[in-house]
Parts: sequence; structure tokens; C-alpha cells
Amino acid sequence: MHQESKTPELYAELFHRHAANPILTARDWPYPAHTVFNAGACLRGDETVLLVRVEDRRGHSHLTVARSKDGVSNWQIDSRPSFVPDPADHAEESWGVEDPRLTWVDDRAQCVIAYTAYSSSGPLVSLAETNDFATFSRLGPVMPPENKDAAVFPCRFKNRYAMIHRPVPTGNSGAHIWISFSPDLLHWGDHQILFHARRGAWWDANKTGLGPPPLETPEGWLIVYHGVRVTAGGCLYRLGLALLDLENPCRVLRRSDEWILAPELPYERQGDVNGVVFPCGWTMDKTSGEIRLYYGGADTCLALATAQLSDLLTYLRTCPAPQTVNRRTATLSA
Ligand code: BMA
Repeated sequence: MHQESKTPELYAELFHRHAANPILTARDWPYPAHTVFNAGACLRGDETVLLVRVEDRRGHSHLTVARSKDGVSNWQIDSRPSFVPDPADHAEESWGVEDPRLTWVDDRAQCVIAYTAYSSSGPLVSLAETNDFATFSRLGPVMPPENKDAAVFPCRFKNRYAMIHRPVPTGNSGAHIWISFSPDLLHWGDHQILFHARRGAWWDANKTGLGPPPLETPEGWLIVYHGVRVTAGGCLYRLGLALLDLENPCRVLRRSDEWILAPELPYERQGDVNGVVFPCGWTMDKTSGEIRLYYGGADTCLALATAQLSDLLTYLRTCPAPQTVNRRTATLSA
């Protein structure tokens, strides 16, 4: 395994893959499933709760709850799908629901789920809420297609909720990460580009997207995002870090030039979609400062990597502060 390698590492690794990886596969599922991956995560009481994307043999996805005391093993998985597409009342879910990001929002006493609703007109962003992971209430679609990779912040900014998301513009100008604001989680505006996909040879050229929801730290909102490099052998999904200002999350304080996690091991390199690490959830142990990143491997299984928050922040302090851009246009490139 990676951690037991005898050759010295070429780069210092911030995230360490868990020895039990992949921690969940379709073989662990209590009912027939093709693949399980891209799970949202949160801590509730003494449990880690995952909302796992499960793809069936039609190719459609639903979401299923898995709970564990240690966040690694002995997962208690709902015996049937927990959150299923509802195409009769929600046509936007006719091809499934995917990639949930979970944010506990104190002032609603609810976990807000931002997920991709896969409509026949393309993927869009929908929101739902739950406080027990048994019953879910939909707020409905909030961003039209094509848009995905969304998560809401856990608090309001000057009385407005904030959400990060990733629209895909027409043309060839790149898929950038945006932020928007809302008084009620239903009506969204003040749309601004948070940061651009880079271009050319960069690892995050052309397409970027938020990973898990922003995590509050003493130095800013911690962001993990994926960048997609299109190669002759297919797309490579790798991960980078960024830090946003605590008071004004439209301000990007730092952004890593290098990726910090990339497909390397067989369960990341080979699967339904080769060469993908795709996190939708993380948790933090406030006592130890350990961050647990839950990520899909090759669109087939679920894996875990851990890092120390202090190491991530130390690394980010060495990263450049991005140039200021006109955030309301998508035309400028970084
Ligand atoms: C993205 C999303 C993810 C998926 C990734 C790689 O666009 O659809 O669900 O893991 O592509 O296939």
C-alpha cells in the first residue's frame, strides 16, 4: 500500500490514504448495487453519517445513508435506498440524483443537502433538508442546467445564505467555480466567479468544481476542489486547495498551484471512469484536528484519506494569493 512504500516520496503528501481503502464498495451493499461512490458526510452525535451515491444497473443514481462510530468501519447501511429520485413530482430528477454535499445549518437546525439532479435537459443543482436522515424534504431546483458541484455554507453572511456551485457556460471559456447568495435558500443572486479554471497545461485547466462544503478554520474557509485535465487517455480528476476570507467568502486568499491528491492506486485508476478522485464530504475531529476526506475512486468505490488541518493551513500559507479579477464576467482567464 501507499503508506508502506519503501521508496521515498517524491512530494510530501498532505493527505494519507487509509489502509482499509476502499472503505465501501458495492459488495458491502445490503441490496443490489452497481457502484457506490461520491458520498456526502457529516458528524451527528457520536456517529459519522454518509449519504452515499449508489448507481444501479440502469445507470441511474440514488442516495443511501451509511452510519459508523469510527467513520472507517462497521458501516450500518440503510436496507433500502434512503433518498430516491422522484420524477413524478420532480421532473428534474428523471435520470437520478447524484453527488450530495451535506452542510449542517445551525439557524435552520437542518442538514442542507446540495445534490445534482440529473434532468433530461442536463444536470442542475437541487436542495433538500433533513435532520434525521430518515425523512427528507425537498427545496427543489435552485440553479438551472448545466450546473453541479454545489454546497451551501453553514452560516449566513450579512443575513444571506451563500452557496458555491459550478455552472458550465456555452463556448470554450472554461467551467469555473461561482458563489451566489440567497435570503431563503430558494432565490439566488449576486452571482460571482470565485475562481477560474486555468488553461493550457495546468492540472486544473478548463474544468473545476467544489469538493466538500467549505470548512471553517481560524484562517479562512478551507476549500478542496477538483480540477480536470483532458488528456489523450481521458480525463484526470485531481484535487487542489484554496482558502476564502472568513467574513467575505468572495475573497480568495490562497489557491494551490499544485494538486494535493491525484489518482495513483488501482481503486482510483481503474473503474467505471478511470483516473478519478472525487470527494463530496469531509469531517473534522475538533480535538485532534484530523480531517477525514471521503472520496469516490474511479466512480466505483468509496475511499478515505486523512490530513491534519494544521498541515493544510501551513501548506496554504505558502500558496500564492490569486489575482483579483472582475468576478461578474466569465471571460477573464487566470
Ligand atoms: C463529474 C461528476 C461526478 C463524477 C466525475 C467523474 O462530472 O459527474 O459524479 O465522479 O464527473 O466521472
